[in-house]
Amino acid sequence: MTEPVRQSRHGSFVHLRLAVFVLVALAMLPAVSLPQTAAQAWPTYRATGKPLRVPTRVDTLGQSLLEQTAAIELRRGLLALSGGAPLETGPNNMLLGTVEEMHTDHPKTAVQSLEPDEFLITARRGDLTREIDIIGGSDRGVLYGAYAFLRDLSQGADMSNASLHERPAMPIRWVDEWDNLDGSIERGYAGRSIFFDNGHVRDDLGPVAEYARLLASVGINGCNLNNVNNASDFFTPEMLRGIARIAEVMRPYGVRVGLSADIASPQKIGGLNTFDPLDPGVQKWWAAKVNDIYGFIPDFAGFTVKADSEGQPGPASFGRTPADAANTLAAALALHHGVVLYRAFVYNHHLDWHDPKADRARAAYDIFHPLDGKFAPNVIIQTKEGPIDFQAREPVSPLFGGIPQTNQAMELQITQEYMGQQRHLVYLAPMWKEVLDFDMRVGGASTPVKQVISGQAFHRPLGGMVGVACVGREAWLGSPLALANLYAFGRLAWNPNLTPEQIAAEWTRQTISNDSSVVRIITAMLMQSWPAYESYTGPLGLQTLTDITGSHYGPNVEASERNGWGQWHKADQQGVGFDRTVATGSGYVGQYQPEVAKIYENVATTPDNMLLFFHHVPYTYKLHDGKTVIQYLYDSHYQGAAQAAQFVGEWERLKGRVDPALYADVLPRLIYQAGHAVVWRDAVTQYFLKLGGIPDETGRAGHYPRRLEAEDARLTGYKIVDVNPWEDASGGKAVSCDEATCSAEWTYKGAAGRFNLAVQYFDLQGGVAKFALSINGQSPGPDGSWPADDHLPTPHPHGDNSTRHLAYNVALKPGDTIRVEGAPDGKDRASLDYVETLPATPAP
Ligand code: GCW
Repeated sequence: MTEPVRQSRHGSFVHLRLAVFVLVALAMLPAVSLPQTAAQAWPTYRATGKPLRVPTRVDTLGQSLLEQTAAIELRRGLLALSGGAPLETGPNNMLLGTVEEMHTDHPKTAVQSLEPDEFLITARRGDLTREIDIIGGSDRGVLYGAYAFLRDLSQGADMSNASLHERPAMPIRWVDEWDNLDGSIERGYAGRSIFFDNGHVRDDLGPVAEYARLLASVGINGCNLNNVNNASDFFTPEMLRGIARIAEVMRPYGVRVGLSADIASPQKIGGLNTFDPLDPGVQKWWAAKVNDIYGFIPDFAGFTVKADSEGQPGPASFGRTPADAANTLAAALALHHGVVLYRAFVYNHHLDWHDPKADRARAAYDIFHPLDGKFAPNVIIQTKEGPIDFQAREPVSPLFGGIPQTNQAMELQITQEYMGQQRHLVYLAPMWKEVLDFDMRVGGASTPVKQVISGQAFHRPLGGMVGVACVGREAWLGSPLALANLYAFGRLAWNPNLTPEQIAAEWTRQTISNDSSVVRIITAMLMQSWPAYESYTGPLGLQTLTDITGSHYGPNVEASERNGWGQWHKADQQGVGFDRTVATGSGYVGQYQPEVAKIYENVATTPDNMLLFFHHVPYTYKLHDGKTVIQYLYDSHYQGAAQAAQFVGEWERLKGRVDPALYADVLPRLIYQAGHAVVWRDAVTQYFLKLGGIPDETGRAGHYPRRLEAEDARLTGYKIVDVNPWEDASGGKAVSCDEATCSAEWTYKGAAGRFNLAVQYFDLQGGVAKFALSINGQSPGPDGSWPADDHLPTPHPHGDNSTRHLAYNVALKPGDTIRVEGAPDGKDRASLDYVETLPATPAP
């Protein structure tokens, strides 16, 4: 037996062999039997097919939990990347340890001091041996170093001479989950909770461990487990015991758990007759509750608070401020080194829409700016990136420049609430990056947001990024490409100087393929996806023109108007946009630092992409390139929808070059998105055409010459119905069936040729209606009949559920009878909007 030349104090071959055996056995399990795992996201560690050129024996200097995780992860990664070749047994090795352990074990080796999460990776070559050291400022740094090493290695990098030195830009790198006790998830689009079910913590926490692994691999160090709405039930002893189990499975990955705290808990569950944060009894209650929590979870991270917001109770009921409430919780947590993330998402949702000065965008700054300097040192104000609510585009919240004596974190949404709910491909890193790089110009000096939240700009000890993830049991985010957003969030929180392209390419290489042309295609798709979505939902700073009082998904241009929620775009017959200037509007612009305010105050210097957020202008107002606002609205919606259609073609180029299951999973999603982008395009353009009365100079908006409207068909059984909002149906009308079957028939009058026939129908809840298409009584082929079996929001015909079915390459000649038959099921009344002839393409 060859003795290892260097073996760590605690290294043991017996254990190593056992670990290798277990890992090989694990790697041989059939994929189908695996539950939801991290390997379904990016840590797939597929064999690169190349020699690894790094030692595969892994030794640790210490015994701590995180260092052992680092070693397990490295062995597992190395084994998988080498295609299952057994790990080496010596003499070369990878050596893992903290700076302190290095000093003790190798006093002659000079090691610089490192911050706890920082790591240093160096390669060393002796006469006969090779060694790669992964040294962390703490065992957490070791873990991050191991993941960084694997990240590069799995992308095919030559790590034989590795030299990496990194530390995270900001201390708080958390994800928030909005999970409810019953297992549902607010704004979650990936099935049910991995944490909770039916009022309890789940028995099987396997997916939670896998999630922690995913999070740790990109440096995320905290997870706030439950919804910020209605949080008090999580504080019962039974729940805390369960939360302690969750903490236990996340702990080996350095992910600490936090909980949302309902400010009214002392009253709701504590039996007190008040929850006034300045009441001594209330303060005592919180101190006791927090002690209780730490009894269960000694490394509990802290609380997230939503108060005085959207119906949640808060300190305002007692004339107290957010600082009073935050500091009461902070005092209880401080003893245990816990923190309070107090959300700046505090606003009145009963605003008076008649009042030109009323402006929801002002709320966070109006409330929190006067409190600057009044928060305890372990309070962090958590502010959404824009002043409204995760819209397709918003300016950066002025609060980032407005509370320099307060710790700040930026809240981003990974779950795509207003961004297509994971049904649309929208890679958010480019948007986040714009926000992170935005220069607030505090005191006239360079103050990019990333330096505010890292603590650097104002020398704050705490700060960071919080991503609302809302993962669920269905493939984490419900859609494979959406995982790029979770990955990107972690990477940007670690290093906000990375570019979105770099991150997209990294993610693709680890998740899908190292083939450079595949990486190029997917990176390009990801990079184009947010601009496309913005173009067909809400360009020029209009925000997402969605159903803001309902699903937040499909188009509903008027939903944001004439109600108290304050997401107004103020479109009228003459013009559109919200005057937020100091001179004539709500004064919101005045919340920015003077240099920034000067740009937004003046309509001429406001960037076009934010024009209507800051100014109300006539439809004929000319943008910087001379195009009118109304023509831009038309053009942008058509361009965005065309771009969405191109994603399908781009993906088709990957056939045979990516995992067939992934290919087959993503393709129908992109086809759906292309169809839904047309719904968006038509809704918004029809709406503004009718309201402003100014035609599209290219004649597209409101004119659909290749469409056969259901309301114009020869109908059997079908009845004509109004769709609400009207713009969500072509011509404002659809047909709906109250019989066993109904049909709509048209005589084709266009030119002879081959076409893709698009059948636009409403896939309604509460049943699976069936549709059949025929030409002269013949089905055009396998795509001639289909079930309406998707699960889309809104029970009545609406842009949320308007769906396109394509029958490919169908021959038509003048005089042919086109017929659609609908068979309702339950509440799904087989509602139909139109049939359209599109240029023919082969079936995908
Ligand atoms: O965007 C809105 C969401 C709510 C959410 C709220 C918030 C948790 O529609 O579902 O509530 O923001 O951020 O508190």
